Amino acid sequence: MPKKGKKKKNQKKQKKTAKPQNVTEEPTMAVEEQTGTAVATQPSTKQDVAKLLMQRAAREQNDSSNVSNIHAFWDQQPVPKMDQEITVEDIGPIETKTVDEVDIEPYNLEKSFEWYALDLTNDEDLDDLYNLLSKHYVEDDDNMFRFNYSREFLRWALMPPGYLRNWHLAVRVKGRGTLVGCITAIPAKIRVHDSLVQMVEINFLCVHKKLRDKRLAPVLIKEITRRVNLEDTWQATYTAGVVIPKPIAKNQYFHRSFDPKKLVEIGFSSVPRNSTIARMTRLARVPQETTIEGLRPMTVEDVPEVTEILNNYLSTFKYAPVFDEEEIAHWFLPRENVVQCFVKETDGNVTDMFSYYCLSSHVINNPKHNDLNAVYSFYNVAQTEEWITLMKNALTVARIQDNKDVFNCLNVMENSSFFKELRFGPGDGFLHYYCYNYLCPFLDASEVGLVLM
Ligand code: MYA
Repeated sequence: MPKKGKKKKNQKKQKKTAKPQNVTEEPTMAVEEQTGTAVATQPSTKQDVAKLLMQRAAREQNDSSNVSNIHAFWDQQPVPKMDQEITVEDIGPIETKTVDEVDIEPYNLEKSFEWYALDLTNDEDLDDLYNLLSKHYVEDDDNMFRFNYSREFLRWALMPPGYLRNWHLAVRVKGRGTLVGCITAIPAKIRVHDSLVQMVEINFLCVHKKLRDKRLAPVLIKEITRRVNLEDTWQATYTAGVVIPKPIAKNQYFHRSFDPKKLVEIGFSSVPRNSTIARMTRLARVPQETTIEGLRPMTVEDVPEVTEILNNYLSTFKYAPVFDEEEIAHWFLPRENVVQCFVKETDGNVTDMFSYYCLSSHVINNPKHNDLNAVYSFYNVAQTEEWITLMKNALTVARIQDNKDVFNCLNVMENSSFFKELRFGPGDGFLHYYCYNYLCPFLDASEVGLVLM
């Protein structure tokens, strides 16, 4: 798919500059210097201030590469150094602790803020989270698109089996109650090469635009770490566009356009010199109907077989989740405009599957369009069908049934095998995978078997 200039297509990348936004309730208080266990990351001494200034200068110099080697916070965390070489012999925890070593008191916040564990069964709390993310979460580098995770999506993403309310962590203004920051953890079993590790997946780290660059993010990360550690869990996995110490993989998004005219109008794509909108539209067409015999939406009866074929497939990758049946039911049973999963059944057996999740983005300041309606490839298994055939059917369902504008797909697992034939084009940003407090050798993009939202 043609790309416009340097534009990045809604990957999890932290934006560099913020345009003024329409914020109805504006928090005005800065975050106070931390005390106690948080002190290490705060500029409380002259050396710390100097370090932060050096860090800022290094960032400015490295602005184009988005990489800095000085990290006042991350340099204190159990993660590998940027220049650390890691081999298979090193695989394992970086530091080992016990629950009784974990501080039972939350980290301090400036006095006008308080910690709050969101109750996502409660519509008001869900609204608060939705509103924070919808105005302040991930934007592309040019501030043209911002993820718009729907309320139903947030419930699905954050309330899997074993979720804890205590891990849906927010910072809010005392009294007024406006949410100004959040971070979430959900439980997950991840296999790193041959080791099965009970971890959490960290997501939705977000700080209100008016409170950026005040070191609130490190406090959010430390507080979620404390809460996760209190449950005797010591490892985490997460993805981000930014480079921090130290990625375990660098992956890339590919995009399959369904509606080139709209994508050009919103600045997501451009018309290549040798093409026209009419030609792009013709090339973007997908078959009106699915072609695979026995293909149908997944139902609850399919849970045991989907668990088996998916876990078998994932066992061939070096960094992948392991799902039990309850988790498969949660993550894959179709939910309208949240997650879609089709299986192929032959002679009573499920042999193949495809799935995607539905995630729109706000189109910022466009006179004609408000939303970019995207789906993201989730987990797919091709045992009896060719990858190209399976995923061509996925494109049909996403476009014809679900009426989406674009199908996005990371180059994880075997996904690269169908990009060219099915007219996926590369995006120009990268998504980095991370593992907290666990050494894992750097992986090729196709060795990753994990998809986070
Ligand atoms: S990725 C999505 C991240 N969210 C966004 O991009 C939304 C828009 N941006 C924002 O809301 C803010 O810019 C954020 C930073 C909140 C990102 N991951 O407070 P600060 C480090 C990790 O002054 P702010 C996702 O959700 C940065 O390097 N660290 O900055 C996964 C610097 O540290 P150092 C990040 O801009 C999150 C420090 O923060 C990220 O106001 C995984 C600056 O803090 C980032 N994406 O706020 C979190 N961005 O000086 C880690 C910046 O050292 C989880 N920073 O370089 C770790 C595991 C925890 C659990 C462990 C359990 C065992």
